[in-house]
Amino acid sequence: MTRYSAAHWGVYEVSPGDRDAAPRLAPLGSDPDPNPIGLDQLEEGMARLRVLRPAIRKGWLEKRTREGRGEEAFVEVPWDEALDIVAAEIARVRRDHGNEAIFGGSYGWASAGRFHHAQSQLHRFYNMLGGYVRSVDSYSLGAGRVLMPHIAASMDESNASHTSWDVLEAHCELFVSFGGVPLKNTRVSSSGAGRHRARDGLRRLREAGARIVNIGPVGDNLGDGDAEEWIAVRPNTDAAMMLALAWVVLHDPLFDRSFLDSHTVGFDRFRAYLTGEADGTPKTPAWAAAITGVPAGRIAALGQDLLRHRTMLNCAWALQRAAHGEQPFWALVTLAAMVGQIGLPGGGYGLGYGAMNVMGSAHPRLPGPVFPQGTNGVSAFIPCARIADMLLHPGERFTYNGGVHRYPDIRLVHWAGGNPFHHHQDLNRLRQAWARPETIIVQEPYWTPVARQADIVLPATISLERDDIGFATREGFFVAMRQAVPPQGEARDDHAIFAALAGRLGVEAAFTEGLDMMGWLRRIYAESAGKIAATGINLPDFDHFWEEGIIDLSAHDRPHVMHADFRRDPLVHPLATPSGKIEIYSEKIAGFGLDDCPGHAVWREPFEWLGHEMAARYPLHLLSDQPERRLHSQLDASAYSRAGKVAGREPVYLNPADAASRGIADGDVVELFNDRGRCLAGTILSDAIMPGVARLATGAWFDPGPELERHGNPNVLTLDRGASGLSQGCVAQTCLIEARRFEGAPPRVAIFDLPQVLPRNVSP
Ligand SMILES: Nc1nc2c(c(=O)[nH]1)N[C@H]1C(S)=C(S)[C@@H](COP(=O)(O)OP(=O)(O)OC[C@H]3O[C@@H](n4cnc5c(=O)[nH]c(N)nc54)[C@H](O)[C@@H]3O)O[C@H]1N2
Ligand SMILES: Nc1nc2c(c(=O)[nH]1)N[C@H]1C(S)=C(S)[C@@H](COP(=O)(O)OP(=O)(O)OC[C@H]3O[C@@H](n4cnc5c(=O)[nH]c(N)nc54)[C@H](O)[C@@H]3O)O[C@H]1N2
Ligand SMILES: [Mo]
Repeated sequence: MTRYSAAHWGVYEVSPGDRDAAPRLAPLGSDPDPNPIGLDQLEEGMARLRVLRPAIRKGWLEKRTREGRGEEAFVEVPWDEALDIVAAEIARVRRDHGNEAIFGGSYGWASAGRFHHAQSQLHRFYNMLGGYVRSVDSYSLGAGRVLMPHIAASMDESNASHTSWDVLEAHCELFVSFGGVPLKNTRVSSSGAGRHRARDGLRRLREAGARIVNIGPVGDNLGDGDAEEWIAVRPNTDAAMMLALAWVVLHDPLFDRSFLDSHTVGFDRFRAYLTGEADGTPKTPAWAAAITGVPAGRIAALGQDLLRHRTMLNCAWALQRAAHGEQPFWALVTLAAMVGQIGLPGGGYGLGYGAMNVMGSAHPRLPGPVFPQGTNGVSAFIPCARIADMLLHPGERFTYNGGVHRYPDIRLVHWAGGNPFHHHQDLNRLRQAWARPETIIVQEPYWTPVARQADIVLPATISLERDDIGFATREGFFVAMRQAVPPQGEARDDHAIFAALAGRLGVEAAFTEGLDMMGWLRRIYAESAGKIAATGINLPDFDHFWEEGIIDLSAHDRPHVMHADFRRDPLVHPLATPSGKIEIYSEKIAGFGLDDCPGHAVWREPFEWLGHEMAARYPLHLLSDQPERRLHSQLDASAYSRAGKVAGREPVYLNPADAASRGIADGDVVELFNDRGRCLAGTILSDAIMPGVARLATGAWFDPGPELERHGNPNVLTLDRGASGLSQGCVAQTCLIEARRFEGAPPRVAIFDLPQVLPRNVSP
């Protein structure tokens, strides 16, 4: 009988391997566009990098020193002893400094599966002990998550309610996307992708006759070449382009205020800015041309098409992962409101059709199983991308969403299910910050860069080694994720690790509620099934589900139009904004008094961009986008990820003209650098990258050499600064660099070598 497993990158059919071989993973038979990521995760290339036993850095074990973190050897310690040591350290920090000294934000994707979600386990554990310093928002949507509830709808609401592809196919005539719809990104969905739908969705949209326009620095990131037009725009200048399109719409004889009057607030305040009445600068196509590099005639022509068709305006999340990242989202919603088609089939706006598989799904939206986290007794928090600031500047103030807060003084960091030495910006700065806490504990299946930067590493299982339930919003499945292989080495489930720690700290009963793992799976399944029954959909009982292996919910699919109810009757179906309407001007945000995020969409110069004086020294704008062949840093050592490397390093895409003027050829090892850091990468020349732009995906395992990073991790170059005083979101896409050919023999990439791990009682 077929068994199944769910991962962020898709659902697998699991069949036994021959004799001693590992089980074989195949994509779900009904997946129209299977994703190759992760099919080789049980193979030797990944298996050899597993953490086999608890390991403690030598200097910490012997003398409790911070020095040597990230450099010294580890010593293997039996589980009981490691758990005793960790419990005693948590008790010490709580006693001497309070729970406010423990950072348990633990940002990261971990793995799919509703119960063994590493962060949920960690958060519940610390909540039972009185709490921990948490982190809010995400690296994905730092600016968007804070902005959007003020002006239209929360990002969770928005992600789960995008107009479905079938409706776009039937009604959309003009699909304009800032940042494209990169199919590589739609291969994944948080908590588990189901059938991969975007490739088909775009193809059918094109075949139905829609005109598809890609706006941005990268020309080949819209479907399989489904875009008919590519408008190359300088990175981080989209808000100016959107404002100029709004200016054209405003002056179009077809412009009609009725939707603005009935469904939005504050248009006149914005209009005064748009026309220049407020600041003397009309936001005309000519004005935007100087900023964006797009000819004024081209902006004007596109602007005139918007009112003459059923138009969907879409924007990639990458645009808000930048300085003043709120502005492209706000300007896009404003422009769509002026076009007046929000809530109509095939029209309106989209925030991230290319960001994840879930966008555009017609599967039902249902309340899935949830492992309860309890309540956090500590109020201190940080916006997630402010971690280095927090560690470097305890006690300092920061603003966030209208409030003023202080960074707590952290002594203990405990991470499970994330890799800050992948995800954070300016990794050289993070290393300085990371040296400050007294103790760092990491739970990880693999010897990842963050595991190597820990004092105590506890080996965690991977999904295929445990039982779990797979479910993700609008992905159309419940998956019985039955254990396929025994745990490698002495790895334990995160839940088992926290239950054992809870026992040593006197909160085991509170943490487990007397349930074992299967008891929890039954309970969270039953709770979810109960809520779903209220929607009229009846799920089988747990035993039946567990035996069947998969529940396919696609019989309940429905075409969906975002904001349709709101359009029909904004009084009966108001938005959750202060006015119940779309806020083109937000009194609330204006009231925060922030110049870097005033009360309506504006153009503000990014901290670094091609129009900045810094571009004289660093003339390339670096885009560090999502990697095609893995999820972030996960599975970087897999055969599939490694097959995408150039000269053993992450590829950097350069325009041939930029390469020629620097004497760089296809396949060359290049050095990318700025004042923050240096890294090596392997060159791919491409006409689909506009001149002045370099593209190096994230997630190559951080491999710091004595001189430079050797593997191609862009976060040694990126800027660690908040997007604005409103959101403090990550600004990874705001980064200038220079490139040169690397002369001589490039240093070997060493991060896939195992770190030095000594057996107990053996000196090095
Ligand atoms: N420059 C730049 N940087 C970026 C971005 C960018 O666009 N540009 N994008 C940002 C974005 S959007 C994001 S979301 C972040 C992603 O950053 P992360 O989510 O931190 O990246 P991952 O590599 O997915 O890290 C997940 C880790 O969890 C581990 N893991 C998997 N399963 C388990 C488990 O069951 N238990 C435990 N304990 N661990 C497990 C994996 O081995 C892996 O090391 O990166 C951000 N960083
Ligand atoms: N295979 C795979 N898929 C993933 C992930 C992964 O790691 N691997 N990560 C997932 C996660 S966590 C997230 S948050 C989403 C992120 O989804 P996004 O943020 O949308 O993804 P990115 O690849 O960073 O960027 C999308 C496109 O935006 C373009 N772009 C960048 N800067 C600009 C700009 O200033 N202007 C314009 N017009 N375009 C710009 C880039 O060229 C890129 O092609 O992806 C998800 N999908
Ligand atoms: Mo993300």
